[in-house]
Amino acid sequence: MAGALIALGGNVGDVRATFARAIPDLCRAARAKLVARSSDYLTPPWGDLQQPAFVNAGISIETELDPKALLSVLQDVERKFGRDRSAERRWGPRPLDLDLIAYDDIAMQSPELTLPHPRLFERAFVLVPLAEITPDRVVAGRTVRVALAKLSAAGIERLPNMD
Ligand code: A4P
Ligand code: MG
Repeated sequence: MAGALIALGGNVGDVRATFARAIPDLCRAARAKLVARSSDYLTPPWGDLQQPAFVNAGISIETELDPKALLSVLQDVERKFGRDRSAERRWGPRPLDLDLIAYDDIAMQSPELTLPHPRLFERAFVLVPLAEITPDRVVAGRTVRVALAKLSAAGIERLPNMD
């Protein structure tokens, strides 16, 4: 079994409801065990500022799929929840974005998959949720906690649980 960190994001539709359905879906499809799930966070848009706020969250799973097979499951789940890459602009609005942040300690670079995720250390919207569930996990030589301490988390708001 390998340990993977996945970042969830979205800013179109009822994103929290989408997360609630997408997480069990992806665990089933990846034959994965959900180890931890962060709270949902409301986050100011990053990259392209002309769009609504996002909801972001992070999960930690254990899976038997290899990294590329896991990425392919993530993309299937994105599509199932209405994501259409051909109709999107880079860093623009989307119902569901699933990024593979880390997979064990694997470092790799290929056209379809880079691990750890190349923009991880620039993004408080990824690190804040992961710091809630796995602050001491080392990714690319730093703990999630230390990586987050270098960024501003201004405007990021933890949302109350839905249940
Ligand atoms: N790819 C390579 N490595 C990976 C990986 N580790 N995980 C490839 C996932 N995908 C990976 O992805 C483009 C390609 O990256 C894929 O085909 C895959 O093979 P994409 O999701 O279509 O690209 P993108 O979303 O336009 O770009 P990127 O850099 O992944 O950005 P994001 O983070 O997905 O951008 N602001 C806030 N507050 N919260 C957000 O969640 N999200 C975005 C979207 C912009 N601003 C945001 C948020
Ligand atoms: Mg993405």
